[in-house]
Amino acid sequence: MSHLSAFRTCIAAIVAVAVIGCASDRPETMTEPIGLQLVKKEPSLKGERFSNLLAGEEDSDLVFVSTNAALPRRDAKRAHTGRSSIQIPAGVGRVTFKLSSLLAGQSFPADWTLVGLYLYATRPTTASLSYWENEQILAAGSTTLRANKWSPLFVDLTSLTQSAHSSAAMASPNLVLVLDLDGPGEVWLDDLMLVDNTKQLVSEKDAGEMFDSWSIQRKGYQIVGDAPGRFRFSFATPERSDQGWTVREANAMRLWLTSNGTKKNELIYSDGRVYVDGQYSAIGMPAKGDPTLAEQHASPAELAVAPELGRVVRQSEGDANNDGYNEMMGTYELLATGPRLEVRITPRSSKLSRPVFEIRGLPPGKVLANLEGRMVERLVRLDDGTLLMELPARIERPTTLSLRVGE
Ligand SMILES: [Ca+2]
Ligand SMILES: [Ca+2]
Repeated sequence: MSHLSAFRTCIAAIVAVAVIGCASDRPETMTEPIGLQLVKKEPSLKGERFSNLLAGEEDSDLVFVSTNAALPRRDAKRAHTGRSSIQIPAGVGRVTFKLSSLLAGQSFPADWTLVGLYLYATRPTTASLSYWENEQILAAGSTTLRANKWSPLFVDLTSLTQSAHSSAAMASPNLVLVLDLDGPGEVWLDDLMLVDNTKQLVSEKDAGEMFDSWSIQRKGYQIVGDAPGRFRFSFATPERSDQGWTVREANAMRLWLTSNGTKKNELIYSDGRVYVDGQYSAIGMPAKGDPTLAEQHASPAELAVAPELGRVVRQSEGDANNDGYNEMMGTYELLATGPRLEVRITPRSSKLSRPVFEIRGLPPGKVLANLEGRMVERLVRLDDGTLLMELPARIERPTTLSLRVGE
């Protein structure tokens, strides 16, 4: 490797925000900085800010690691990224990392949402990682390592950043990470790092003047929502809990979450109406002040669509009784066969209050919709072209909704 190319590698490493050493005299052809290798290996890091504190590339890395039994050593046999990792001999139950020293004066937790590392075991092993300050445990996470595979194990720091600890500008000198291992064999670890995985899913400005304002963020292993002055919520993600939730859709109108846990499906609308596995409730205003929302969920309207323009969809997943009203989503389901649709809405035993429609099959373009002369303004187009539409009024008698896609 020439000095020039080594210099370039160094620059690239800095650009990639990877905090790694820049030794210019390594004999190996380390063509890619570890920061880039990490993003290739762990695509979820793409677009996220991270800082690698311990890459397992130098014998001096071992200074930051201690165990309750045999000594760790650097091992070139395996690497998550780079040339080597740190091998923990069989029989070691606890590995301690001097986090304060690794941080070398950086503020912490600052904006970091996760701290953790990658682990490799040859036999299934239970691994727990905990974060300690002054001998007090502040955050923890655990996983079961599958054999012969690198697995991430990270601790969510967001509860710390929300507490008084966020004001600490400098890292305390007494921060440690403790890795507890319960398994029959050796374990390798690599790439101990800080990550800021904060992602704005919906911002208050997305609401415009049309929708009830809210914001939704993924932060650490939580989905956090805030409708200022009206309601807040947070959900664990699957990384934190086997009951955790995955975002299927997030926009100014609603958040759709699914889970493999006991509860499977949750829709939260920005006006405070909520549907959990088809059961309606209200978590905030204005929905809390509107009893019709519960009544119409129990007794939805009858719909009729001019057959040359489309049809009511009665077989959507979540429509409990195939009447075109999907209890799981809280929406009426329609399919358009062209750019126009006319829907006759006939309330049954309940009046309707701001009913929501999901309309598939419309061509791309601007949607103009009106309810007997009144403009429908609460519209969202999803990436797959589906139109979400909330009607602006109470409907007490048969009423016609007309819409078309214009230029
Ligand atoms: Ca490494
Ligand atoms: Ca139904």
